[in-house]
Formats: sequence, structure tokens, C-alpha cells
Amino acid sequence: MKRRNFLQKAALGSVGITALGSSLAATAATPKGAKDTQDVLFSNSLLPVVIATWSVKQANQKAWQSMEQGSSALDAVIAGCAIEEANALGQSVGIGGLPDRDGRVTLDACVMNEKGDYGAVLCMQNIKHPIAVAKKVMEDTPHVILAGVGAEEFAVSQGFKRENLLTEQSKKDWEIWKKTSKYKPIINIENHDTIGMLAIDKNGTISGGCTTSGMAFKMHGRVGDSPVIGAGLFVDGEIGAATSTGVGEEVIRCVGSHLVVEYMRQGNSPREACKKVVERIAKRDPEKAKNIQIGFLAMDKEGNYGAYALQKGFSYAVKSANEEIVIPGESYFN
Ligand code: SD4
Repeated sequence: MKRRNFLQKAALGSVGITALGSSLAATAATPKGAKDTQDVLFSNSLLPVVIATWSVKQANQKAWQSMEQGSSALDAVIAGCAIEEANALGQSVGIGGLPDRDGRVTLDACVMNEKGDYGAVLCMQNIKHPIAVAKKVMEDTPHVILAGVGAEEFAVSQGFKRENLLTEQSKKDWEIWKKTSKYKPIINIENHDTIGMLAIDKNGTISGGCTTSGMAFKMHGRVGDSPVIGAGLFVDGEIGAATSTGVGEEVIRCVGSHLVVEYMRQGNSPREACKKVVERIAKRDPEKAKNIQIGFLAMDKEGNYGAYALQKGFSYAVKSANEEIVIPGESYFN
């Protein structure tokens, strides 16, 4: 799925963000730190709810339906993300992901639940659904991370099928890239199908997951923020959860998603917490920050959510009982 059309809204999407915030505010308890119209307030009666980076409406629908049918938040996230992992047209997730500079598609993914259980696979090849393998690592091994060939062999031992993940289109794009071999992520154009997804089920249990093929044309073996606990994803059942997208190196440097959750612990709303982390990234290296995109998405344990990015163009998808919407995130640079 191309992320460039990220602003389209779905059937119910005529409700704007401000209207959404105020209509829900009428039924919701005011969350700690909600001081802004861009903070989206939620009522427990509206659970389940699922939010995800970028315009992944189908993935959100799948996750939400799974929870409606009784799945846990964790299984719903895995089912939702699997939709995009299986979409060969999406060039930053699962099959069809753009390869590294050597033409190898390597995938990263992780999951985390409200108790702080975590599982991840890093730089895994030939397996289309790394997020499901990450759950297996979490539940069926004594470890939290498996990488490379070990992750792939573990996946096969668990019944996952080996397949070629390099599509004709991604191979063509790689061959074009090789003519110049310049590694320069382009803001909001390439590299942005990564899904970070957060969900709260009917019981109020929160979980998250993140899945990606990483930055296109990276060095072989490079791992970004997406599968790294605290960087691309963090969940704390007492507070909430956060996830990220964009240039992972900068997110890892500040352990971004963990920091967002800690800012929420201090009483900031999800949006304010995301904003504070983006500001820290911008302050650390202002010149670099001008040329890269990073977006954070957060949800507190009541289901209130918000986002913030470095650059314009970041968006996130929301699905609840009465909303199916893609919301443009606010940004540090205008
Ligand atoms: C990474 N954060 O590997 C990922 C890439 C990404 O949308 O978000 N792409 O650094």
C-alpha cells in the first residue's frame, strides 16, 4: 500500500479530530495532562480501540474485528500487522519490502504485552510474518530476541514457510538504486510502511507490536528501532504504550518509545509525551533533524491517544466502535 495517500478518510472519517476529541470528551473522564484539543479522549465504554502508524486502515480493521470477536489485544495486533506483512505492494513491511544494499530482504519485528513480556526477531530473512515469530520467541523460548539465521531456523521449526520475499518491483527498485548507491532516506516517500500498532481490548488490556523491513538499501545486518524494546515499542500496563516510525537510529539513541511512556507516567497526555521526545531529538542534532522523519504514536491505559512527528506528513489510523479515521499528526517543523 502506498502511504502517500495517507490523508484519505474512511467511511466514518468525516468526523474531524477536534470534533472527535470534543464528542468523546463528553463521555470520558479527563485524562491526566489532557490540555489540548489535539489530545483525543476516550471512554472505556468505547473499547476496544486500535491505533497504528500511517494509513493502515485494513490492518486496523482486522485488529479491531479480532478484539470484537474476543481476541486479546496482543493477538489482535499480530492479526492486524499480518495484513500488511502479506501485502506484496507495501515496500517497507513483510513480502515486497525493499532489500538491503546487497539485495536481501531482512525483516525486524517485536511484540510486547501489558505485563512487560517482550519478544523480537531481528534481521530475519525468508519468513513473511516476523511479528508472529516474535510472539513465538516471547512465549515459547527462554529468550527475548532471536536474530538472523537463528531466527529463521526457529521460525521454520515452528511451522513457518520459507519463501522469497523479494518481489519483481522491489528488485527493480533496488537495481535502479544500485546505479547511484546513495543511501539517503527520503522524508515521507520511501521507508514508511512500517507498522507500529497499539491496541486495548474489551478488558482494558493494552499490547503493541511493530513490524518492518527497515530502511531501504541499508547495510546488510543493520537493525533499526522497530524490534528494539524501548525504541520502536514500549508497553507498560500501568501507564500505556508508545511506538515509532522513521529513521530508527535516532529513535534508538534516545530510547524513544520508553521515553514517551515515562513522560506519560509523569502526567503528560499521549500527544504531549510524543512531542517532548520529538523535541529532544530535534535539540540533540538540529541539522540532522531537518532532514529526517520520525513519528511517535502513544496511547494511555484508558485509550486516550495522540501523536507527534518531526516533519509534516506523518499520519496515524484509528479504529474504534464509532471511528475509522486517518489523522494527520502534528509536527515540529511546519
Ligand atoms: C527503521 N523505523 O528500520 C524503521 C523504518 C520505518 O517506516 O519506520 N519505516 O528504522
